[in-house]
Amino acid sequence: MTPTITAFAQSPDRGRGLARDMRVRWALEEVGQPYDVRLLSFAEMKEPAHRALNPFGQIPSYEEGDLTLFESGSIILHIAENHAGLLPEDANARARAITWMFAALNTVEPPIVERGMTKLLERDKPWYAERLPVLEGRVRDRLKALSARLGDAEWLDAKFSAGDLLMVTVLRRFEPGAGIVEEYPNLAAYVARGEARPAYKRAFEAQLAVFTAASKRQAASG
Ligand code: GTB
Repeated sequence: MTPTITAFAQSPDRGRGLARDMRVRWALEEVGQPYDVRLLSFAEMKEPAHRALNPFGQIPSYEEGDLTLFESGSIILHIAENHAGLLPEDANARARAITWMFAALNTVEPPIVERGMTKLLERDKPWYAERLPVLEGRVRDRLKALSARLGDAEWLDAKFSAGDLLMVTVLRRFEPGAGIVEEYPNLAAYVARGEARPAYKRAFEAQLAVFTAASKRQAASG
């Protein structure tokens, strides 16, 4: 059965692949599973019909037969558990890959998102100039530790896994020119390796095509 995911009809990331449908698209491309996409406006995301799929009124959601999921991490775990290619067969290696999925979402992503939200929403606040370096310090603590663990390895645990897929998408959350990941050359190279994967490129092009088409429609309508 072809799953359906939801995504922004017009993503605020302007097609840079930063919204969380990108990671789900990438996972589906890695395992070779075709998928449909239902595009939603911000208003549609908050309507009861979508909240029945995602109680928080957010994207992405995932529908497959009578199964409905939300939370990108859970969706990717489901995909990885039901297709070969994103989790190792060996039980211990599989548990370690799942650990990296949690590390990406629970340990590395929160400080990166908090910094991003502060830059977006608190720039005009009196505390901004003092708060930003504190948040950037927390981000660097995580990236330094991740960089030390990755060392000169290609992926976090021997073979590319759903843990790497999530970690790469998390490390891509910085705005253009932030330069923080680049302070850790092995992490920058790790992100580039992820972005070079054919499945990543297909997912990126698919989400970019949505944004480009929406922008053209908007320009044509005036
Ligand atoms: N924990 C959830 C998950 O992993 O699925 C978080 C889902 C989430 O944050 N969804 C966001 C959303 O629906 C889109 S991805 N937001 C609308 C709302 O809450 O009303 C987050 C996102 C948004 C925008 C950018 N950007 O512009 O660069 C990047 C990432």
